[in-house]
Amino acid sequence: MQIKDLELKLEFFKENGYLILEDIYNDEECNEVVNHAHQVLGPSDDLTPLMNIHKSSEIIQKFMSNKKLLNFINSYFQDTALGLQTEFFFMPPKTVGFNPHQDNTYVKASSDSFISAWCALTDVDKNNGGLIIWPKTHNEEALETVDTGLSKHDNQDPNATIRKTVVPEQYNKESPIIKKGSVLLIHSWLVHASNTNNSDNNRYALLCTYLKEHTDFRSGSYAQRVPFTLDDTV
Ligand SMILES: O=C(O)CCC(=O)C(=O)O
Repeated sequence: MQIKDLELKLEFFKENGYLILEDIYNDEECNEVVNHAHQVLGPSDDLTPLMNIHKSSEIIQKFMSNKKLLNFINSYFQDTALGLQTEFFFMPPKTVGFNPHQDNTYVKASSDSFISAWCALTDVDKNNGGLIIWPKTHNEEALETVDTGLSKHDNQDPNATIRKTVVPEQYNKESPIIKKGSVLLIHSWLVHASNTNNSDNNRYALLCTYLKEHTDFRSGSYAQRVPFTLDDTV
């Protein structure tokens, strides 16, 4: 990325709370992650997302260390980024989406020291479970959350449906089209959600989160986050 281009992207991200980085991964890299996740899953028909698949996988750690992605994140942090958490989504047809939430509700890092990179491993749009974002809601920082009274849905993360963030009504939602291999960067406080997958195919995605070195955070009993160093020289 040229310096001017990087500066414009950082400016857009800070203003809007999100950014799409196009063509970060090629088809082969995306397919390798999907095939690897199916191998880890084995014959099970429970397609609940795999939490922290990187802990046992060099393929995922290498994927997270992508030079273009890390260059942006290190520049945003103005420091070294550590890997923090990964979650692989199979999202088969009819899987309900995630409720509106802010990732930092769970992680509790300081505002500009934590970022999520949602990596599309198939082409996504609002019909097949693509993400929903509320641009600029990161400026609100922590918003109120409420219980929904719902329980865990099939093939979905247990936290996806049980609570939701209340979005102030002045914000409008968008459902960006994201191509396989592109990455949606999400500010720690940006409210986001996902659509139900109404297509006939799985909607594969890998969520990767990053923490600025020496930053406090909450490890969490379900996510069990442990920061780890990334090697962008491979
Ligand atoms: O991939 C999805 O459906 C939602 C993922 C997400 O928003 C999250 O894990 O924070």
